[in-house]
Amino acid sequence: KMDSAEDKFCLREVLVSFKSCLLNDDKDVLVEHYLTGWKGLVRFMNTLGTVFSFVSKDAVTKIQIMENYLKGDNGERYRTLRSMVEYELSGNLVDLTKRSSHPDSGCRTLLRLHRALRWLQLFLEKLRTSSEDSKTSTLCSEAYNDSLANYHPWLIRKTASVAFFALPTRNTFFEVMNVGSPDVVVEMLGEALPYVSKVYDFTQELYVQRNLLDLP
Ligand code: 1Q0
Repeated sequence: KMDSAEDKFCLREVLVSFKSCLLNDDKDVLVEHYLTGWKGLVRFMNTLGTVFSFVSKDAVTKIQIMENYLKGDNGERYRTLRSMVEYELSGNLVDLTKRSSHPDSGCRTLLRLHRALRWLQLFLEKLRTSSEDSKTSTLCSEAYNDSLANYHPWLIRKTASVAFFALPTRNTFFEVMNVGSPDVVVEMLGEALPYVSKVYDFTQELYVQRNLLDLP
């Protein structure tokens, strides 16, 4: 019963990355583990089919940008979100009003992932509390409209809403998560989602404090 859950991809491990990226009593976030979580989510998304590859492509690009900073000469400054924000702002490395000399700053790149994390949080919470006959396309588009859609132009919103109809059923979703029976999935989500929320809330607070929520 437990055999395949070990080597095959499991959503629990992905969500655990979001637990392990919390530092200092939830007052900072380790970038490396944050990106590990995202890479797991992308892997999951790729199992949903090619319709979603336009979504995962952009996420992959942004993960790559962040990994390059981590691997670069100033990698140590990018170890945590707090130190990244401090470093980039004090060095004038962030385009604040218009993309120009620093179009791919860590701060603006991470903001895109942060907004997407809000979608994920809402979607998984809806899945967790949904009834068996709920339509995933509805849950997904509600979550999207309450989060990411507010930052996307019409064409992307349109494309996304079409793609949502290609989503598998709630039961298939739960199977792909590879966690166990629906009951176990619901329980796992209940345990893991608070960590996603903590990561989201910390980042949000940090970006509010430094007035970074509207970076171009
Ligand atoms: C599972 C279904 C996935 C549905 C994802 C909803 C979002 C769809 C729309 C996204 C379109 C992205 C195209 C590119 C957008 C960029 O313009 C935008 C802004 O960046 P920039 O550089 O132009 O300023 N980029 C973003 O907004 C970042 C978007 C990243 C999308 C990441 C989507 C979230 C992935 C989640 C993993 C799915 C795992 C599901 C787990 C559920 C388990 C059952």
